[in-house]
Amino acid sequence: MTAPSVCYVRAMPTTLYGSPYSTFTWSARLALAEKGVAYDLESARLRTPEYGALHPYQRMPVLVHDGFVVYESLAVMQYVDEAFDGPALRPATPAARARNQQWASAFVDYVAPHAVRGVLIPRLVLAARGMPVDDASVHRAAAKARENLVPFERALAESAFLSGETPSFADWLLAPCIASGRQMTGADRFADDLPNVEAWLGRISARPSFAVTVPG
Ligand SMILES: N[C@@H](CCC(=O)N[C@@H](CS)C(=O)NCC(=O)O)C(=O)O
Repeated sequence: MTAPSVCYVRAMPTTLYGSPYSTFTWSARLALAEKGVAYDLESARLRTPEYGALHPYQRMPVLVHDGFVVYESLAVMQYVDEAFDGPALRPATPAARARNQQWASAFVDYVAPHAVRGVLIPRLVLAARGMPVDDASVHRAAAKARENLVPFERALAESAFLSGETPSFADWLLAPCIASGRQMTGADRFADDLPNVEAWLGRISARPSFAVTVPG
């Protein structure tokens, strides 16, 4: 007996390409969850021509919505906020929006290169693939990441989240990096002794969006 042929009709026109273990994918997923958007999470097939057609720099995540393709996690989150119904993810005032953009940019330029590319990727991705990891360079990256988190620590003494009393894009960018950093040990622990960051992560991780996106 031959199996019946099945025609799969995609019910959801929204697809996020990435990996649940990628911090930037996690950020986009936090925004999607906060907004209440249903989507498919598809594995990003990095370094294939098909994926290159979606993301010419071969990184994740990429969001595809009704045929519209957008990459760079901050752009993805901003698009999600504006293209879908649901609670506003963006702060209300010009000053708070600028502050949020400031912290998002500071994270991308001053923290992520050290924390994500310098520590988390070598420790969590390269090591799992059996690739060599230079411990001294990871320790240096962790120290630099920690140094560059100090302004975030100071800011979080002033408000519950980075641009006020509700979380926004900068918080969704930073949270997966800090949460993943807690898996590190010894000199790789770049977010230790930052009590305001620790308390802020407690507030973020108490939200339902965190529970449904935290890598299993
Ligand atoms: N600026 C990018 C960074 C994305 C990024 O670096 N993603 C990592 C995963 S967390 C990645 O795709 N790494 C794969 C690689 O470097 O080959 C964004 O905000 O989306």
